Amino acid sequence: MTAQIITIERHILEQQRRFPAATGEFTNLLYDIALAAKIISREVSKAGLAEILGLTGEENVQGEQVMKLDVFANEMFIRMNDHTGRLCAMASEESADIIPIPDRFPCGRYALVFDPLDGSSNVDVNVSIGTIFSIHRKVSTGPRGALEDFLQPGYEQAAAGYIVYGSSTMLVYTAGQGAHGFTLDPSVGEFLLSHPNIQTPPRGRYYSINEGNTHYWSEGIRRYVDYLKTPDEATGRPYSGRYIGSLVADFHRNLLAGGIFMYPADRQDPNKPYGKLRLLYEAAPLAFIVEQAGGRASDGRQDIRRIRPESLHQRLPLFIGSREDVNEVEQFIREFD
Ligand code: FDP
Repeated sequence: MTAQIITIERHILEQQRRFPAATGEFTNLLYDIALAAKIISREVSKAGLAEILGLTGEENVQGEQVMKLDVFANEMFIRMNDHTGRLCAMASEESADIIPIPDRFPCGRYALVFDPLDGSSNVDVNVSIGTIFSIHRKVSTGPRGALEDFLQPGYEQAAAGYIVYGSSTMLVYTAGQGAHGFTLDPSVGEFLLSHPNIQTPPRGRYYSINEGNTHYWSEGIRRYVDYLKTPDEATGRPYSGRYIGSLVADFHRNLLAGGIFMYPADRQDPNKPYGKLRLLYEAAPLAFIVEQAGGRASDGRQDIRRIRPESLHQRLPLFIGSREDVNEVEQFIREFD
């Protein structure tokens, strides 16, 4: 009973105090995101009741329209952030173009990127899902935000984080001073610091990949996954396989327990030759977190955070997790692909 109880608000404020020039704008933006996360968490926890209270996307017993959860989460992020004067624009995984701040509201110094409900195909089966966010500084010179503010490489991110709606709801964020995890206490509605300064093991024991796609993998990936299954005491092989199919949940598990998540390029499908996951909404923010925790993120050839996006919804292969594991998969790709 001696551990300090630190709310996310206090933690963010204490980080801000380290920068005497900070205006508090960025701190408040993180508060807004945490509040949106609490509201989305409340809705996610009711998802199993949808059939009783009215199927999502249809009418409930009161004849009211019940919004689909991903639409709800998307709207919540927009409504929470469009009027605060902290943002110049937003980009959502759910929208084809950037979301401008309405003219009646002031324009701020930051650009917010978010994937409101990642892994949403898991909602109906009560499996963990997540939200991912990333914050960039405005770099465009016009009076409002522009596409340019979003097409910045991952190393320019001011902050990034995710929320995992699991057996409890957790928010993990970094503003470049370590990755910190908070668990939501739903009874008081506060995110409490539960995982300060997360460090991921240098080598993991777990690998996460959709093995149903084996047939489509390159030679390098096939050999690497086979290598992970081959017993070897020195490197702790064989690794155990864990694949939830919900990026935030798979990533979070490996971050804490050690391991590698992979979504390689799918060579057989001409619609997604560069992999399934998206650079801005998924790969870059998680790359910032994993690096702060001592891990790595790569597209198989280079660090994710060095890649300059060419478009908002650009997709790419992703290898992310414990440092030695990501180094190893890169070696296999270099040698065999
Ligand atoms: P989903 O299609 O359920 O939205 O990026 C989306 C994502 O989930 C990730 O969360 C997840 O890791 C991946 O796709 C799962 O893809 P596969 O079903 O192809 O394995």
